Amino acid sequence: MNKISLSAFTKNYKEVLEKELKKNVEKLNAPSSLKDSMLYSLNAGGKRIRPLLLFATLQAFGKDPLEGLLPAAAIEMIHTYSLIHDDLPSMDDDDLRRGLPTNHKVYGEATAILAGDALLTYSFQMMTYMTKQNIPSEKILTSIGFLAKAAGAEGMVGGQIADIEGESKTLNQRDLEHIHLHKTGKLIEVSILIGAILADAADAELETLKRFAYHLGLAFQIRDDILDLEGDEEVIGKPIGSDMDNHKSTYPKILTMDGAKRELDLHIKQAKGLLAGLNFDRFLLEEITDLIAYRNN
Ligand code: GRG
Repeated sequence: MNKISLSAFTKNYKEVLEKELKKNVEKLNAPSSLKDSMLYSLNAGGKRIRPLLLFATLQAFGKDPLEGLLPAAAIEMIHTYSLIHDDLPSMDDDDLRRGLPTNHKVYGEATAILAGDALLTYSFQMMTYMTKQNIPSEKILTSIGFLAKAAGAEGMVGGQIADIEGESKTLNQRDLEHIHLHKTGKLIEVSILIGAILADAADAELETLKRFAYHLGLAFQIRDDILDLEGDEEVIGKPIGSDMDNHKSTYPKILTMDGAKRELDLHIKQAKGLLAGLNFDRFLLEEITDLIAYRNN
């Protein structure tokens, strides 16, 4: 079988996903201010890493990636809500996201909160639309349960509060891993797991993919920390790696910049080793792993 390149795969499925997101928000019978605010952040140039992981997992098992279109859109909605809320004055108080004004800067705080709430709830409504695709109810229910757990108190929301509480403390590497495995890792993990569930993966394969997601989630965050530090230092004109006095605990701060890069390489090696142990077409998942590890934004 001819291999599709990651760039062709990304272009194709990003486009389909973006149309699906737009179509589903536009059809909502809701105030246009709310829909505009939801669409603003959904269309603001995200990399769509989580949907791509879900699609690539289906592809790896020889299935049509589009079988995962609804959960991929649902997960991107949850990710988008988390970014809108994370940028609010009561959280990170950011004016810019992806180079554009944050949602609350454009639509006001109340609308931004409500747009986030609407995206979160709509994502679960989208999951129920899977019943129209002849997907067995048991798989849909399992996926919904996994998604709720990954997004909520035991997952992303729990990770976010641990992160906020950790800001006033000196954290060690284990604390940092706990935060990021929840705040960022759980949504990455569930993207892969839902793809695998839809593809009828065996329990042992799900377990291996969970371990893969563990390394990928940590790699994602380590790269994020490295990029943040490099970005800050380019702006303030200091040599890369010298400015570590920001209050927030990060991998470069705990491990040094070189140590963080070594840790990143280690997670990537382990992630790829796990993929190699699975009897499926790992090419795209490997490529996305590299993209996550060595991305520039
Ligand atoms: C507010 C409940 C709640 C949770 C927020 C995920 C999160 C928790 C906050 C985001 C803050 C942040 C910058 C976390 C670091 C990792 C991360 C999720 C980066 C953004 O994800 P990308 O790179 O974003 O996939 P794009 O812009 O490509 O969609």
